[in-house]
Formats: sequence, structure tokens, C-alpha cells
Amino acid sequence: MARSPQSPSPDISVVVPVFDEEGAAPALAREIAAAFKGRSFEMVFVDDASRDGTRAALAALRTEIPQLRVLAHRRNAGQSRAIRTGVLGARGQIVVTLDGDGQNDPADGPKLVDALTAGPPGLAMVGGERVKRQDSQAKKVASRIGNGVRKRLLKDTANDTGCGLKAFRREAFIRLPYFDHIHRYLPALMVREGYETAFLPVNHRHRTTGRSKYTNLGRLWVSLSDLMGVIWLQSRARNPGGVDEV
Ligand SMILES: Nc1nc2c(ncn2[C@@H]2O[C@H](COP(=O)(O)OP(=O)(O)O)[C@@H](O)[C@H]2O)c(=O)[nH]1
Ligand SMILES: [Mg+2]
Repeated sequence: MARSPQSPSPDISVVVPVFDEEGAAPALAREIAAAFKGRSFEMVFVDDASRDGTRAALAALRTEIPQLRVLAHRRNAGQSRAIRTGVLGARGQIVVTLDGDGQNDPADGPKLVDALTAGPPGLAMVGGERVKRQDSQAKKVASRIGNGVRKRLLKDTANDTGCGLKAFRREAFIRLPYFDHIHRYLPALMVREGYETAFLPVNHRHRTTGRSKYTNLGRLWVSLSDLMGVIWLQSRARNPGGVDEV
């Protein structure tokens, strides 16, 4: 079934950034289709100039999965930029993001969406928190320290901002500033904009194919400059506490 631009917009857009994930992406697309079956949704995979067969593998799935869209960067621009491309291209009012390597479980997606839509009007994001992380000990330790330092400095009440599984209102996301790696600071930046955030425990799985794109040292280095940047953004925020039309 061909998608026509006139087809009605879905309620939910599932955005998946992928870089060299040809082994994981097709199975993940099928899992997303199964998890959101019966709901009004689309999925937007954003291929970040992968060097393997990711793009072709996804394109070949479009007849099997009519809800699948594939956007492709011409140059590699990183996970945050890929998420942003997906959100800007999304047609749903609610966006769910998840990692393209299969480590997040798509079955958790609808749960986050339901928590978001059932919440108070100011609630703009429900983030996943990986309860039993299936990563190397070194990655788990680095993540625990990183999350601890960030939470203390930013006071964003988030225990696990590195979790790729999140549901948020598209409208809220597009008001946030953009910088590389912003996807780890969404809770703090949502609060800065005057929104509320909430968190739910989610499943986490081993990476069974492909390779991690990040190293602990690389992450530490950019985290230091990002943290300073976000602290500055927080210090320069002023909030009117609501707007009344009189
Ligand atoms: N679009 C894009 N996605 C990326 C890039 N680097 C990582 N990712 C995706 O971001 C997700 C998390 O990356 P991953 O390497 O699994 O990180 P880890 O789970 O912390 O080891 C996966 O879906 C990757 O495909 C990138 O440069 N561009
Ligand atoms: Mg991963």
C-alpha cells in the first residue's frame, strides 16, 4: 500500500535513529509494528548515512510494513540530529523514540504513550528507565556515575537519561534548542521550558548484532561540555508560570 501525502496523520510517530544497524533494524521494525498494532501510528527510521546495508534493508520492508517511512541523512550527523530529523518529519502529535539496535523493547512504547496521554496537561514527556541494564560492567558503571553527576547538577529528577526509549509531545520537543547529544538532556530542557516530565521502568536487552557507537571516554569528554552548556541554559531561563489571555 503506497502512502499518499494526503493520508490522515497518525496519532503516534515512532522515531528510530540508525547508524550501521543492518542486522537489527528489520527485526526491530517488525517488533514495532506488532507492539503498536491496533493504534494509529507510523514509524520513521532515520538512517544517518550508514556504511552498511541498513538503508536498503529498511527500504525493502516498506511493502511488508506500510507504516514504515525511511528518512536518510546524506552525511553522518549523529544520534541527536537523527532523532531531530525524525521528529521534524513526524506526522504524529506524540513521538516515541527508541534505539535502532534492538536494546530497547518496543513492547514498552505503548505503555509510555498511555502514561503520557493520561497525565496532566503540562506533562510533555515520559522517559524510560532501564531497570536491568544488559550492557558491559564498564558501561553500567560509567552510566551510573554520569547519571548521578548530571542529576545532581541539573536537578532533573531523571535516573537514566541515556535510555533511548521516550515518549513526548512533538510540539514540546521542537521548542527545545538543538545541540549534538541533546537527547541525554531532554528532561532538564523540558522542565526549563515549563513542562513536566515523568519516568517509568522499562525492559532492556543485550545488543545481539552490530557494534556500540560510543566509548566511555568519548562520552565523558562531550558530557563535560554539554553539562556546562545545559547549566548555562538553565541559568538563563525565565518562566512566566503560564500565560493568561485577558
Ligand atoms: N543516527 C545515528 N544513530 C546513531 C549514531 N550513533 C549511534 N546511533 C544509534 O543510537 C542508538 C544507541 O547507540 P549504541 O551504539 O547502541 O549505544 P549504546 O547502547 O550506549 O552502546 C542506536 O540505535 C544507534 O544506531 C549516529 O551517529 N547516528
Ligand atoms: Mg545500544
